[in-house]
Amino acid sequence: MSSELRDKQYDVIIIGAGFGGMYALHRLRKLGYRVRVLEAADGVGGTWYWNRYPGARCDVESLEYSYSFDDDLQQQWDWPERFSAQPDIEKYANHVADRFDLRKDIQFSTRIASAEFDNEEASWTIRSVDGDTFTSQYLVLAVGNLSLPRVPDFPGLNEFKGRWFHTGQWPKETVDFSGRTVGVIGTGSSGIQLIPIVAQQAKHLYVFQRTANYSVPAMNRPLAADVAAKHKAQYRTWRDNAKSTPFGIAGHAPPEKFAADDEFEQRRRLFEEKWETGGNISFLYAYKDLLTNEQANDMACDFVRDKIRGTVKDPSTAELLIPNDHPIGTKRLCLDTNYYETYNRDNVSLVNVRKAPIESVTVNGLRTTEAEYPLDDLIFATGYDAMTGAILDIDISVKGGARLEDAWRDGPKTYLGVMVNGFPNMSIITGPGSPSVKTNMISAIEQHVDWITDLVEHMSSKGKAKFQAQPDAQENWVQHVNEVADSTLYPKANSWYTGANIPGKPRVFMPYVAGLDKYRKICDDVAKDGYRGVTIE
Ligand code: NA7
Repeated sequence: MSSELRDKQYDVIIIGAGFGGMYALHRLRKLGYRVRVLEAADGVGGTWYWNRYPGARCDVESLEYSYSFDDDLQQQWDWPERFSAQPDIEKYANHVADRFDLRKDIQFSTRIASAEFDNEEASWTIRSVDGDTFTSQYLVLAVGNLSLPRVPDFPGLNEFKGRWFHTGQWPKETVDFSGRTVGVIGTGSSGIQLIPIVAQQAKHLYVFQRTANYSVPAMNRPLAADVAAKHKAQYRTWRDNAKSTPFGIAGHAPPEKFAADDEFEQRRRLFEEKWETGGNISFLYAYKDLLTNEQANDMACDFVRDKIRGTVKDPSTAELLIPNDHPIGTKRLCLDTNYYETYNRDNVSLVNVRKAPIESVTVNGLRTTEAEYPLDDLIFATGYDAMTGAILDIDISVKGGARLEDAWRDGPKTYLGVMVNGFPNMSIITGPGSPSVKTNMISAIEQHVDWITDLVEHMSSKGKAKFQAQPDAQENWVQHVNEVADSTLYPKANSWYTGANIPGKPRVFMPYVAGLDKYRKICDDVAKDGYRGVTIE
């Protein structure tokens, strides 16, 4: 065997150098495992590497959306804003990579094409699109939940003579929209963050909206030194408290009242208070039944609808911006700065592409069934093949056996969101069937990495070669995930949580919405019970 080949044999291969992959590398390497991270980008940060569009900002407060595993790190790092913007989060990811000397074990600019497990050898063979080959006992998929961008299949895009962009693949160079006529397709979180910024530069901005979304104000502001210092003095308590909450966020106490416990005026006052506080958790924590009871949810919807009517001066534009097809919070509740206000600008037009759908991109712009819009630039804020897209983008299989794409043909099936029956020694960080996107992602990542690391340690201590989910444990888990989702209003929305944004994708509600606190306890109990539901041999 050549030394080059020997060098490419590892205990653990991790795909992805976002927050999940970086922490997994740090934990596993510290325990003495030979670990290699393979990353498609030329830098760390994952989502926060790719999403560098103007206005990109996290919707969880930075003092909480940050690693908790190292006290010196959390004490020494200073966040400039309450909800930090992409450049600051990417800076933080780079700082973590340097501080813990992670780069030496990350191979950048390496996109993975396939991973095949050999049952005889109990090892994975991982191949990059450039033909590099690696082997390892364990495979950790840290590919992210929103990392396969989706550009709708409009005819004519190749002929468009202007510039076009997707928010999730934004160039590193600053893009200047001054003096240009710009079109944005999509009014999810990305569009809602980007639109107010581009509107300030563009000569004219056309927003092509198919479905209106709810958005609440971020009330973002610089993070005051005394606020940060107070938080840091209690950091351990904050982090511990976060662990016992459903969203992995300690800053907002879970609500105790039902919406019907209050009279109309009291409710309005509370919604107003939440609106002024800013943030989506703050708002959704107004009442404990907002996401489970339609009447309660309607009350919150009405409040936001009135806010939109009160902000947007042109009544027909306001009506078009008012969501009417899903309960609030059942799609990601967007956070904005001056989103609705932007429609009061003379240089911004809202185009209803539900009524007159986009037909094609033309040489000079975009054509709907009603009109053609000349554009210099076209921005796709059209989202992702979420939760499963980046996993299935890799051809994952077992030698002489199953392919993950086939196993998941009717939707993703996992045990605890972490592992898949038939695919030994593979674990997923924040996979479908885990709380993932319905929580503070960094809390979810740390919980998953710790749990997976403990499992690997357990295997080593017992001298075992393989683990995999048992079929009935997996079936029961999938059923449980569905039952929990069905007890809420979430399945009522056509959202990326259910795969509804991808034509032909099976409709399955993918995140586990019982809360990170309950999920953590289940995972801990499974481990204590000798990894119940997992075959270890
Ligand atoms: P989202 O939330 O999936 O939003 C995508 C938007 O693009 C949404 O408004 C879609 O309208 C619109 N879209 C997609 N395809 C089309 C076509 N063909 N025509 C018109 N409009 C279209 O993606 P984001 O990037 O904004 O946010 C993803 C997550 O990142 C977010 O939830 C946060 O967690 C962070 P539709 O609703 O499908 O009618």
